[in-house]
Amino acid sequence: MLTLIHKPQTRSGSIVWLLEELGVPYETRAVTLKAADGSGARDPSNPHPHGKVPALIDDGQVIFESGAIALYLTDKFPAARMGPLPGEPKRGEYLSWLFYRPGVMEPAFLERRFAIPHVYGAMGWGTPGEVEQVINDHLAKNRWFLGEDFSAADILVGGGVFYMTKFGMMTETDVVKDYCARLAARPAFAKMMA
Ligand SMILES: N[C@@H](CCC(=O)N[C@@H](CS)C(=O)NCC(=O)O)C(=O)O
Repeated sequence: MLTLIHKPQTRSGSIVWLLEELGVPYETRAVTLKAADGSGARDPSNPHPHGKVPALIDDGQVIFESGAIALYLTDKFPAARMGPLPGEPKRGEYLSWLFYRPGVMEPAFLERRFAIPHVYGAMGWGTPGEVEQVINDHLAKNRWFLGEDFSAADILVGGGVFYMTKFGMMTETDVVKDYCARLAARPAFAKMMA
């Protein structure tokens, strides 16, 4: 049985969404977290090395980092076709977008949210404006991040688009609005929200 270390309305929601899309059995184990305002506390039972969520336990192995968990699950459960496997078309594109969420998109929009100056040549991600442009250009030409097929890239990057527009970190263009409506129409998204 897969065990997801989880707290509702956090990044671990993306993994709930993915597990629902995959249609595999899992259980969630709720943990407490230390919040940005200093309230709450790290849960000593949480196996994540930083006491964060998500973490996934599978057969005694602890997997952490949302991108790694998503890739682990889509490789392990290929029947649901939630991500191209090694050797299949679009595998490289898939990996690129999975890594884009934590490596580029999140740091860029957190820069904007906390008014952190962008230092060209030093930071390993684009400015918030550049990231917004890349995502909008891509979605203007593609129904989903990999084209016609929905994948876990839409859960990681798409879930980020959904959240960041809702909380004012990303501009809600028509392209983004339409894409978010497509995401919200997925039954597994509704289950995650519930
Ligand atoms: N890079 C990590 C980020 C995980 C993360 O920061 N999760 C937040 C919840 S949204 C958390 O656990 N915060 C509590 C803390 O920082 O101690 C991932 O993508 O999995």
